Amino acid sequence: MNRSIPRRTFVQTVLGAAVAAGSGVAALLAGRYGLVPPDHGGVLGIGHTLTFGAQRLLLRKQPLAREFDRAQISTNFPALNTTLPEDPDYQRDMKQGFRDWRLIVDGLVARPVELSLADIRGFPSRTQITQHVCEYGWSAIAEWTGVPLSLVLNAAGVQPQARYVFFNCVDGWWDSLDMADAWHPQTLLAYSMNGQDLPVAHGAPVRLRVERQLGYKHLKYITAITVTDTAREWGKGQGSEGAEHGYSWYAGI
Ligand SMILES: Nc1nc2c(c(=O)[nH]1)N[C@H]1C(S)=C(S)[C@@H](COP(=O)(O)O)O[C@H]1N2
Ligand SMILES: [Mo]
Repeated sequence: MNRSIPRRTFVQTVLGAAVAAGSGVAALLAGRYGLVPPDHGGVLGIGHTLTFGAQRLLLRKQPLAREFDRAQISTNFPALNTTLPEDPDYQRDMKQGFRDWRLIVDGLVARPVELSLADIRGFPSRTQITQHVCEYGWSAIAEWTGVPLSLVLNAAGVQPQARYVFFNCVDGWWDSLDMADAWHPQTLLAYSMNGQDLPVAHGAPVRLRVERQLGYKHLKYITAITVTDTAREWGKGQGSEGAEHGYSWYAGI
């Protein structure tokens, strides 16, 4: 990146702009640097913007979340909220070992695709042992294997104006990541947990792992991935279903 502005000035300018986000020019400036989250409006908005903006500035070099040894894998990993989606198509796919299941990748991509589980398993994979931290106060360590989201995005050809990647799930959950988390090497579409096929309770056939955010961002039962340049057209425009219920869109840890 071209650093023609000295670093301190850059940080001050952008954070200052982030504080004032919601008001005209400053919001535009912070938005340009990708430092304003979609849930920046309202009373909680300033807090969300400060947390997100500060983390994005501090983490510009994309550090990895901590990885653990096999010996540290938790014997008990809770399964939360939806553990068996009711959707009849899902249940049929499940009984057939997800043979006919497809993952849609569309939006601002050169080549929209529908990927089978075999297609997804055909990409180069990454395995990582990480700690899942749920906002309800529990955490657990597991080994996840999947395709880095970046490889799928590159295969589809992300257009330069992309700002968010939205995810839909079979149980109706939806959420989004900014491009920094979408390209992060530990952000996976995971299909294995502890060396086995991803169990249904944990989001089969494919779930998201986004290791630097809290549990609720790790969407299970993903059905579609849509690249966008705006969060406005989804729900109330706050970037996630959770944000509409008071959970911060950005859940960095
Ligand atoms: N589609 C979907 N994704 C989801 C959930 C869910 O109920 N449905 N629960 C979330 C929460 S709050 C957490 S902590 C993790 C739980 O993942 P686990 O069931 O594998 O422990 O998934 C997240 N992703
Ligand atoms: Mo959670």
